[in-house]
Parts: sequence; C-alpha cells; structure tokens
Amino acid sequence: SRKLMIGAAQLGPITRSETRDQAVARMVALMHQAKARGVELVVFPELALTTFFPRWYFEDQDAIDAFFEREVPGPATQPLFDTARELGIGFYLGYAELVDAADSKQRYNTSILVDGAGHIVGKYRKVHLPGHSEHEPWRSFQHLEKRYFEPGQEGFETWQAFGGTVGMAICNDRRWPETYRMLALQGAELMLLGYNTPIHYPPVPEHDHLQGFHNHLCMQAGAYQNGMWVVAVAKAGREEGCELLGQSCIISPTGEIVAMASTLGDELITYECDLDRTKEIRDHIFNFSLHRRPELYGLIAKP
Ligand code: ING
Repeated sequence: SRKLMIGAAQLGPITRSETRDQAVARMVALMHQAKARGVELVVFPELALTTFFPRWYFEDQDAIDAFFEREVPGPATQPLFDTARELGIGFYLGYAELVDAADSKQRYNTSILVDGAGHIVGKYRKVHLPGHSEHEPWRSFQHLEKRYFEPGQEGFETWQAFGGTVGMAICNDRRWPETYRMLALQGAELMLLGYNTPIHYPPVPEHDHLQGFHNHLCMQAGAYQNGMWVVAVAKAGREEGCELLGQSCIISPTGEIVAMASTLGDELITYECDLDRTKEIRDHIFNFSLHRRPELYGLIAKP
C-alpha cells in the first residue's frame, strides 16, 4: 500500500480588507497543525489569498488586478513555500494568476501543486468557468468569473508526486464528469480541488437548499466512477455578506466520504489515503480497458 496522509485545510471567510499576509498567516498556521498530525500534503481552497472578488462588478481593471498575483512565489506567498520546505509538506494552492506578457495580459483562475521541497510540480488553469461576463444587477451578488478570467487552454494534466499520480481541478470543474474521466484516463489516483460555492444560486434559488447535496453528489460519483481519491476544500462561511458552503471533504475511490469539515471556519481535516485502493475500482467495476466502449462515446467530446 502507498499511504499518503492528506490534509484538507478549509478556510473561513476572507474579508475584502484582509491582507494577503493575514490570509497566508492563517494558512501557515494550518500547515503547522498539519505537520503535528503527520500530514504530507495540504490542500487549500480556490482563490485562497483573497476574498472571492467575482461576487462584485468592478469597472476599473486596476481594482480587479489588485486581487491577482503577478508572480508565485512572490512576496505574499513566499512564506507558504518557506514553510513547505521547513516542514517537508507539499501543498495545493488556488489563486488568481495574472500573466503580464510584453504585449498582452492573461488572467486565469489557477492552482499550483508544490512539493515538500517547496518546488512547483504543476500548474492548472480552471477549465469550466461558471457564472456570467456582464454586470447583472438583478442578482443579489454577481458571479463574474467569465468576465475576470480566461478559461484555461491546457486542459487536464497529471503529475507524478507524493508517491502517486496527481491531478488538479478547481470548483465548478468538479460538477462536470469530464473532469474526473480526463484525469483518470491519464492515470490520476488523486484529484485535488478548492471551491468557493455560494449557498444562494440567483438563477435557480429553489436549489439553494441542495448546494450541499449537489457538492458531494458530483464528487462522490466522480471518485467512484473513476476510482480516484478526491480532496475538496472550501472557502467557507459568511464572506462579505455571502454564505459560502463548507463541508470540505476527503472522498475514497469507493465514493465514501472518509473525512469532512464540521465548521465554517479555518479547519484541518486529515485522512491517510492508501493510493493502492484505487485498484479495487480500476481493476474491476471500472476497468477501462476491459469494459469501456470509446468507439460509441464520440458524442461526449463533440461541441
Ligand atoms: N463556484 C460555484 C461552483 O461551481 C456555482 C458556482 C455555485 C455553480 C452554485 C452552481 C451552483 O461551485 C465556483 N467558483 O465555481
């Protein structure tokens, strides 16, 4: 068995006035808690350095760009890399990435995977951007990811790290079955993701009470149907007046929730994940080479 002690480091609200240094200090504290509990890999939420700014409409691009990182590691995030090296703990971090090329700027909703030596192993740019691109004042709050970010073009990749094959996703990606399958087809045994999920969904408010159910439904299904461990970490609680779903969790390849957060604040949950347990699923019920019929699935990849 290939045991990997994983920590899901849920964050409570980050206010708009909270500095990156304050947010990073909270994450460093969670990494020290993780060390004390034998954790080797810590997963932080999506856009973990700032408040979830796509909830607001901004006219001024400079005001928007204040939420982005131009370099990682950079001054604000260096303590995370230093702590990773000091404690020998890797981490997943979600953040807003600004690529400032000579003649153009690109902006992505990004995550990185950093190993226990503080080296960036991989980078992922969110494929499925939810929400809308124009100001919609009818909404009690906006969800302007389609305005502030470009979708990632690299798609879904995996990396050899922490003794296994690791893939990354971000928030809305977890609702799409293609995310899990694309990673599983590349051998992923573990999928890491962060999320910021408002309880209130303005287009269909009658689903508000189902946010927790839908959150776990899609990830438990994805984990089981692809024989993968899934680690999903919330930015939770009432953040700038917006209730964000908590219930961060670690899900086994059988689809069982083996650990779940029970608060809406900064909370570390841990589980010793045996990466070899993926075989129970991938060698049997979802043995792709034995049972899959890709010649009949063409429609799935068509626009
Ligand atoms: N947030 C939400 C998510 O996919 C959303 C958007 C909320 C979609 C509620 C559907 C229902 O969890 C992000 N950041 O993708």
